[in-house]
Amino acid sequence: MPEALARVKRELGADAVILGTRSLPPRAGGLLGSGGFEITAAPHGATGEQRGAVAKPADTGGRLTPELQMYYTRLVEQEVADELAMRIVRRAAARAAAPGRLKAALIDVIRESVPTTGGIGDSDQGLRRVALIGPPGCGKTTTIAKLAAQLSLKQKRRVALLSIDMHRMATGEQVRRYAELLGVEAHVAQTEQCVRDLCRGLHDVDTLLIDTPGVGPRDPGRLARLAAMLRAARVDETHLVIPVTWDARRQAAAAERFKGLGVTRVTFTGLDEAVGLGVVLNAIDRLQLEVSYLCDGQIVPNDLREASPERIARAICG
Ligand SMILES: Nc1nc2c(ncn2[C@@H]2O[C@H](COP(=O)(O)OP(=O)(O)OP(=O)(O)O)[C@@H](O)[C@H]2O)c(=O)[nH]1
Ligand SMILES: [Mg+2]
Repeated sequence: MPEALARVKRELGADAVILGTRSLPPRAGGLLGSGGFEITAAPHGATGEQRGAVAKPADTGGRLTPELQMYYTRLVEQEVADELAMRIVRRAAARAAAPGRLKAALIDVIRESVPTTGGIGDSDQGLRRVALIGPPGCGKTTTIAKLAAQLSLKQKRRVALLSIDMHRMATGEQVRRYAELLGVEAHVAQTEQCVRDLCRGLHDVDTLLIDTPGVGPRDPGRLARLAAMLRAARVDETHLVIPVTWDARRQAAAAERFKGLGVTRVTFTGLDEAVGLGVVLNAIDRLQLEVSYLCDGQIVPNDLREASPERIARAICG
């Protein structure tokens, strides 16, 4: 539309009068929603007859070359949202030095649009304290168990689990069971003082994974209590856990709810239920957070991996 208005001004003068606008239907065979805009305009001071003239429809860039259309379709099939897919292919087209370079440019653009943090930071500076937070049922405890297993088995880190159980709801039981299976120590803390004492007493541990109770949208009191507990734990990394299967509004509401708790990165769960990795791009585009891990199933410890922009880009582009 801005492009069309600029053209009206160019052709009819800066003080042209806009008489009407409408979106044009898609072109036959086109993949896009709109073929352009029609603007009815007249020069300033035009007679009624002159005002009957219609400015030519402006091409707002709706047309794609067959190659771009092919990639746009691929992205949409991989669940990239229409508007984001369009932005990505246009950026790739602008960047591709030659026609045959389009796929490489597309991979570059997608890779750059996936900011990642890598896995949990190392513990050179002492105990690394990592908390997972999020809405009820988003996959925090399962992800903690996967992390504990991978860090202790593959990286040989000395891991302990801490379950924050502010309301004595026995949420620590699940954590204890996982800890037993994995052969790592587990603790439950119900007060801030308890958290402080526990952290002070962890001498043979380099990584503390903190499981937290889910907090729903109508529980500001619980959110404030959780924030106080995490402050007491002096957390180094706070991962917000979000299922990719949730709709955009629910994801955004969760991110908004927890943003005051010092979220430093996001972990996505439920990728096994998604058709394509495009859901990750959509969520990042909305939430504007760096990604740490992707989880694609319920199996501990296998269904978790560090988010890799390269792998995501290649999987989406095919
Ligand atoms: N399909 C799928 N299911 C998952 C994934 N991660 C976790 N789940 C399942 O989601 C359900 C809830 O997982 P939990 O780990 O208990 O979730 P939580 O966030 O700790 O829940 P609360 O502590 O009640 O807030 C369980 O049935 C998990 O097996 C995943 O990546 N894919
Ligand atoms: Mg849990």
